[in-house]
Amino acid sequence: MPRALITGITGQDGLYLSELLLSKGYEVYGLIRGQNNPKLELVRHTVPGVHLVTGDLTDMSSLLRALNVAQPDEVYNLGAISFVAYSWDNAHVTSDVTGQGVLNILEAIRLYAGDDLGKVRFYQASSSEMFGKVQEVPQRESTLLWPRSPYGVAKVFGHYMTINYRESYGMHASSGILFNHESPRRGPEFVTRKVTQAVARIKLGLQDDITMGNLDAKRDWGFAGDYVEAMWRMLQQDEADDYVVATGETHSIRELLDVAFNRIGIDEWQSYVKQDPRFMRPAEVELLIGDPAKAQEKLGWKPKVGFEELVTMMVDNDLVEQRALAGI
Ligand code: NDP
Ligand code: GDR
Repeated sequence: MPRALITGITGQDGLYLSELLLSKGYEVYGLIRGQNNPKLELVRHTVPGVHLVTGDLTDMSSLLRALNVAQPDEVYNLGAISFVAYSWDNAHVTSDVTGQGVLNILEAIRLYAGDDLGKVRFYQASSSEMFGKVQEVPQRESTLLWPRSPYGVAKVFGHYMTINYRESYGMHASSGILFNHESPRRGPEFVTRKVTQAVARIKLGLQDDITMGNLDAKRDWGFAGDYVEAMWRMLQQDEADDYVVATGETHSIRELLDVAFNRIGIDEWQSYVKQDPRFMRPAEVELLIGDPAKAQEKLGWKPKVGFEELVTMMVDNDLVEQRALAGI
């Protein structure tokens, strides 16, 4: 039975990846941080088959201990401070967790595996945020990186450290440059879930409007359930490599609002949406659109869920969830 260790088990991707690996017969270990993590019950409830081991990406000895407990064939490093807007006000800790944390786990794997480095395969959760300021569209593996946030800079560090461990030590270390992916499990701080939750609450009479930032930014949004499949496929290849994972389509925040409001029968959403500078970013990533050709060709990976289906799924889920929370 193959064994996997996942950091970021409490996050959106950690849950989907756990479900996928459990369904494939893996023994799954999840790294959980803190002495009383509020998401512990969510993990236990959603993926009861996962074994939990405590640790933190900023504490290398805790990672070494987790590796010794899990004895993994595959390590998926999904843990990060992942909210871009937060990273400007918390740049040092973002750098420590999202950047330096990658080095900590790579180094812990090297210490754990010793002379037998080939026994552990490694996945790094790189990001389209690394592309930042538009240099080329669509963005592909060879596109120049120009990160526009402390988060993006930290991800670039982790990305190149992963490549460096592959090239220096021959580690089977792959990096997935994933474009935005969403789901009903997406954190409410991210724009898709913020919109779908608000739209559901407006429909139910629990909220009057929503306050947003930049409506002109464009993102290549896919479904998280599809994207974790690409992570797994990367680690099944003979050779480690880097792959863009995206849909190849882009949509603006305005189009997101169109689809979400349309689902509750509102065509003209303008009177429900306010804008506030507090949700604007010091530097914006204006346009993301990925070219997933390499992932399609080498991994045989293709997204299954399209943009409208994704947003509709999220609004429908939030209607059920908000009804239950409000007891209506
Ligand atoms: P989430 O924000 O949902 O989850 C982040 C996870 O990281 C949580 O489990 C969190 O744990 C954990 N974490 C935070 N700090 C630490 C720490 N110090 N030590 C160990 N774990 C920590 O992110 P997603 O699931 O959406 O994304 C997964 C990964 O993929 C992240 O690295 C993200 O940056 C990257 N990514 C995501 C994309 C997306 O669109 N979703 C696109 C491209 C890359 P806790 O609950 O304890 O806070
Ligand atoms: P992003 O996702 O920064 O792309 O990072 P987010 O959903 O936060 O923002 C997407 C775009 O929407 C604009 N926007 C708003 N964003 C938020 N959160 N709230 C608002 O009110 C709002 N109004 C407009 C933003 O300016 C931005 O242009 C996500 C994260 O999952 C990262 O971890 C991951 O690496 C990248 O996707 C790929």
